[in-house]
Amino acid sequence: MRKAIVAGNWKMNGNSESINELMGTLIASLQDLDAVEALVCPPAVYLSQVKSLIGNASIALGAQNASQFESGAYTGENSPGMLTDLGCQYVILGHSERRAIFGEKDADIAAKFNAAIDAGLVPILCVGETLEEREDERTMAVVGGQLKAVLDACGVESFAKAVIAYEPVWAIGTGKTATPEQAQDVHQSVRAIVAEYSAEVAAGVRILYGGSVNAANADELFANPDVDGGLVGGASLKPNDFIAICRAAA
Ligand code: G2H
Repeated sequence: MRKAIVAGNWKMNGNSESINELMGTLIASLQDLDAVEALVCPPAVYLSQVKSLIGNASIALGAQNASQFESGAYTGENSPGMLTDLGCQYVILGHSERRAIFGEKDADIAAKFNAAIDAGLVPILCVGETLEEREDERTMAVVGGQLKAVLDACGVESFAKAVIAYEPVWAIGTGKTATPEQAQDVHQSVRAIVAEYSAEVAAGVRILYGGSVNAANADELFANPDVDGGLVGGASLKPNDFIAICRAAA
């Protein structure tokens, strides 16, 4: 039995005041939701603030990125050890915005994945195809390639301590969501790829769907057998929507 996760990826949004307000509502409304692991991923500069707002509430904390290095002359970077020091349990890695805007390659993402595992963080590895790749019927070649790059470099056992997020690039922030069938098809294929390495790890790994998840579509997406929750961007900044999405995963 895989426990669902709903992760809010706030991206580069918010300020101290809006975060106080958002977290106040989430903490008050999610305290009875034991069936789902609710997770928020604020910008790195607000991690400490969010950690202290969470206190003893059962909301997990994650970062949106991490360095592959432990420490040293890497201006502007945050190491996985620093993130655990601030109370993070999770880190999003390989988000399509990191790949497309900041030029992260599979090898960089694999190095970050290894460093995160070594520091005790749970990586949320994002994979996904562009619209052009889908239209060329290369969805699984692309998604499988992104996944195997990390499986081969880090070993399947590390996926016993990781989460995978399928995020079709054409559905991110566009309001276009994959249909439940499209999501299930890819999630099932992703699990099958992990099973080529280890059936046991494949059965246990949680695969989240991301890409314009909202309060109206979460139910039907999460009803799929291989969809174990969501990675939510825009809707995670709207407390009532995020709460409804968390409840849909229960
Ligand atoms: C995909 C997702 C969160 P949104 O980037 O990772 O964002 O829900 O806004 O499409």
